[in-house]
Amino acid sequence: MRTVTLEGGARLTQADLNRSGVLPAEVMAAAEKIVDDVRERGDAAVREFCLRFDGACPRDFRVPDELVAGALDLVPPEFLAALTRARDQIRDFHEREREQSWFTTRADGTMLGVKVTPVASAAVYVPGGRAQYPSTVLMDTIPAKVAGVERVVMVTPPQADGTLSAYTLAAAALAGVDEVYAVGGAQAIGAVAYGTESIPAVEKIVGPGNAYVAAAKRYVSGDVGIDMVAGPSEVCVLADLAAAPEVVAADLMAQAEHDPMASCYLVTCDALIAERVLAAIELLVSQSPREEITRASLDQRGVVVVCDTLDVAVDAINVIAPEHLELHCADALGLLGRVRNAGAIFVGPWSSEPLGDYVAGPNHTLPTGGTARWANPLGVYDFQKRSSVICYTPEGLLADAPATQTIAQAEGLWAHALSVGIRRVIAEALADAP
Ligand code: HSO
Ligand code: ZN
Repeated sequence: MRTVTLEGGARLTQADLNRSGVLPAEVMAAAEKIVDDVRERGDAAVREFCLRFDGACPRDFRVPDELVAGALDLVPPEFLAALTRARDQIRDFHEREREQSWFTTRADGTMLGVKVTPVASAAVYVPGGRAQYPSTVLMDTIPAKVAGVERVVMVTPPQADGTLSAYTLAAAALAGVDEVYAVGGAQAIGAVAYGTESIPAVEKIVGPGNAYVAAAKRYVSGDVGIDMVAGPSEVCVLADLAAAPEVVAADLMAQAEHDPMASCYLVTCDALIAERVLAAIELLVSQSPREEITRASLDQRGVVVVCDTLDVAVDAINVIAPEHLELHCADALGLLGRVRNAGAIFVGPWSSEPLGDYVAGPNHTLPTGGTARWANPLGVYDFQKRSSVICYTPEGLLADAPATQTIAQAEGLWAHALSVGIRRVIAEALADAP
């Protein structure tokens, strides 16, 4: 890990972080070409890209419902029990996020409000290939189902033999996915954005994926809704002398093992802590079956930020705006109010980030790359749309017509003024009638 020392009032800057940032132009161009081709030629193009990139292509992209449900009998019972616990806790948490329609009535009887409606259909993208992410199946599907989305379609790359793993399928069955398609990559995004002969178009596409998937999502957004353009995973740990070095080491490695491009940040006011954590990592990492990925991430992207005061440390966290933040320090809860930017905040020594990845309940699809400055975790609200509702009475019209006519006149929009003026005449006649 690289060390940045902030002294004498210096602040952390984005330049200190060496983040990958925007999607490379060649990745964008490649993804756009794939999407355009799928839009034009449908299934035939999807099939070609599937063979080229995944090395295998199922005869039918749609996985039969019996196979999805049947996977529940194929996975070990303890996995099923764990996944069921996760499913229930994720659902409980997300139930609280559901937004309700609301209406208010003015004294003149005019009713105003917001009508909340779920999007009709959504696609959840689940990364696949070498890794399996049944947890992501739950995290992406449950908020859609809680929102009331009727048709939830899952797309995920097939394994080398063209099938999907029983773990992924069991998660789809538990989460209540309506249709499963064994297709991944930018071609899957093109397919669910525009529809092919065998894959339906949807209103909204969510879920994490590799750079090509992210690029394809960015390209189709506007024609179809997307949640966010996700980048590699990140964690930032704020640690003081109260933190156990092995625990902090394990937490940094838990993020690093995702991806050589994953970013780990350790923010501390004490250089000694950084030393101890780095020593603990050295001790532990050689025992990991994912040593190579873990080391690559920590060596190339890991940053230790040594600050001279807690204020500088909190500011550094807000500049990093990490996907995951862990507060391993005295009065962690007291610091919560000062954290402005983080996708998920893990407070205190017991709040291991992997608890949040799997079972705690909050969503693990989170804003990355500093986008936590303005973006949200994936949530039920991503699958709900709002429509404003406006319902006037004659009294309300008479009260608001003059202001409307005045503004319409100032904008030079004659028929706008007429539209309320004509009603005004009728309402006045009504009011005068015996
Ligand atoms: N930490 C990842 C989510 C995940 N971890 C899935 C394990 N499986 C991004 O939040
Ligand atoms: Zn994780």
